[in-house]
Amino acid sequence: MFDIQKELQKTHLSRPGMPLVMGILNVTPDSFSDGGAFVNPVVIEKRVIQMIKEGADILDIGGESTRPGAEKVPLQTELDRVIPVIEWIKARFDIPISIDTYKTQVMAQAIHSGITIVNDVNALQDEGAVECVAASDVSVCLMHKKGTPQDMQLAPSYENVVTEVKAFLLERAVTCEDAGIAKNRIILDPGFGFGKDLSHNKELFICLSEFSSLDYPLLVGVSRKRMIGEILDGVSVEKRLHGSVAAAVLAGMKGSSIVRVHDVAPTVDALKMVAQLI
Ligand code: 7PJ
Repeated sequence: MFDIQKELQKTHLSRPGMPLVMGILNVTPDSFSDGGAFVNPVVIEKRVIQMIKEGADILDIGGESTRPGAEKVPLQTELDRVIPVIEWIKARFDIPISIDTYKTQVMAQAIHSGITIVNDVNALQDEGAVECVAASDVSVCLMHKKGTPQDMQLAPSYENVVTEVKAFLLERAVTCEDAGIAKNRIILDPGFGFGKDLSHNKELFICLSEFSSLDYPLLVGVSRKRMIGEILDGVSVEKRLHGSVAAAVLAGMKGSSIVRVHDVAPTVDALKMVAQLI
């Protein structure tokens, strides 16, 4: 079983108090930030090796883009993209793998192939998803989103974004625990950019400690996201590295246990620096 506390202790040798780094591996031709770059198996394999060398603690594999406006991918296409990659990694490396999917059947096959974390932007609300994870020993990241990738950025509105997101996550956690998923297998994530505008994202980030003080590890994913572009006067995706690193470091300082990032080496360096100087 993935024991996040044990994994944190390992990284604490090199960066005490700082979060695990989850490297993003998009196996999609339409991912917003590296569109098309990682569909070729040779390119994917190189990218895996690079992220491991750079110090990634977890690899997060996704076969369907969930960025705003993204098209849904048929089940078989998603399976054909992600399962061979999981098997390739499992045969060669001893790194925890998470699968970024909301589809129960993808979860089931990925679990069968040996992944360690189900990372679900839909918080296990797909039919059978809770039962699927409960029947295994993998961990799960429950993320909040409002709406679907097709419509979520149209006009997101909340009375109190922090209260609403927190209530949703805690409700999903209780549902999972009631179904037999042990509490120490559950990770929570406010879901930056998923049905949230800049003011919502800022409010959630500013109040991040309220989430990390809940009784679950927290995952934060803001890498290269639109909110960084918006804060930095509209910079394009390729120019969001510095902003992404700053946000990842701050997420760690606010108690996040995992940061989900595209740029592993810069993030690991920054976390190591801060860990020694704080
Ligand atoms: C997230 C994710 C996130 C978790 C994506 C992107 C869009 N999973 N999958 N949290 N974002 N847990 O990387 O910009 O924020 S896909």
